[in-house]
Amino acid sequence: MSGTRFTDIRWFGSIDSTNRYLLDEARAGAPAGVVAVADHQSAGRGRLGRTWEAPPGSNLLVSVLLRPDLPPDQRHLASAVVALAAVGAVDAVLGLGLAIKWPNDLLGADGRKVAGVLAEADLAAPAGPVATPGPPIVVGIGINVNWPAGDEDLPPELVGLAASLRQIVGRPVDRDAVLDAMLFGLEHRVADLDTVAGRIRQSDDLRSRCSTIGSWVRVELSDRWFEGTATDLTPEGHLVVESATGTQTVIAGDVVHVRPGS
Ligand code: BT5
Repeated sequence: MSGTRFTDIRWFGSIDSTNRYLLDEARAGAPAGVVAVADHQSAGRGRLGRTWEAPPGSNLLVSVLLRPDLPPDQRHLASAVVALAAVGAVDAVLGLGLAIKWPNDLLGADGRKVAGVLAEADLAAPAGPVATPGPPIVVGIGINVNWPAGDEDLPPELVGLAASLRQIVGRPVDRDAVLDAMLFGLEHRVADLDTVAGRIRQSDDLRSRCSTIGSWVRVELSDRWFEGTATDLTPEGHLVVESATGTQTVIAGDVVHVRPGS
C-alpha cells in the first residue's frame, strides 16, 4: 500500500496459515513489511494450539512481518499495534468502536469476539536484510468482517462468543476498505515501536482502549489461576492485577485465558 512500508502484499486464495507462511519467509530472510492475506485458511492458528475459524471469502485473514527494534520484555507491543490499527480501521470505515480485551481479542459492545490477534516470534531466525536485521515477529489478525451473517452460521461452541462486523452494523462490509485502513494506520504505529517515546505512545493508546482494566478477572496460567481486579497496563503492555495476595503483573505470553471472574 503506497505511502507505507507495506508494499509487498501477497494474496492467497487458500493457504494453511498466513502466520506460518510469513514465519517461513522470515526464516528465509524476507524483509520487514511483507503482508500475507488469505481468502481462506485450512489450518488457521489461534494461541496455544487453538484454531481460528473462517469460511472462504468472508473475513479478513492477514499477517504482517515485523522486525522491530524492541526490548525483549516489550514484545507484546508488536501485537498491540496491530490490534490498535484494526480498532482504528473499524472506527474509520464503520464509525464503530471496538474494545481490546487483553491480551489479544477485539470485542463488540456486547462482549462478543470480533477479532483475534496472534503474534509469533522466531528469535533464532537468521538476521533479516541490512535495513531491517532484527528478529522476526509475525503478527496475524483474523477479523470477522462478513461471517457470521447471523448466529445460525456459527458452530455451536462459538454461539454467544463470536460476532461479525456485518452483524453489528446490519449490512455487508467491504473487506478491502478495512484492510487498507488498517495497513495505513499500522504504518506510524510500527514506526513507534523503534523509539522509547513511540513505545510509550502505543502503550498509552493500548491502555485507553483496553476494556479489561477495571474488571474483575480470572487469570488462567498454564499451572495455576487467580482472580482479582485488573487495574492497569504496564508500559510494556503487561496486565496489573490486584488480588487477595497482592499485586501481580501478568505477561501476555504466559496467559491461557483471561475471563470475567466470579
Ligand atoms: C486468537 O487466538 O484469537 C488469534 C487468532 C488469530 C487468527 C489470525 S488469521 C491470520 C493469521 N494466520 C493464522 O493462522 N492466525 C492468524 P485465541 O485467543 O487462542 O482464540 C482462539 C479461539 O477463539 C478458538 O479456540 C475459538 O474458541 C475462538 N474462535 C475461533 N474462530 C473464531 C472466530 N472467527 N471468531 C471468534 N472466535 C473464534
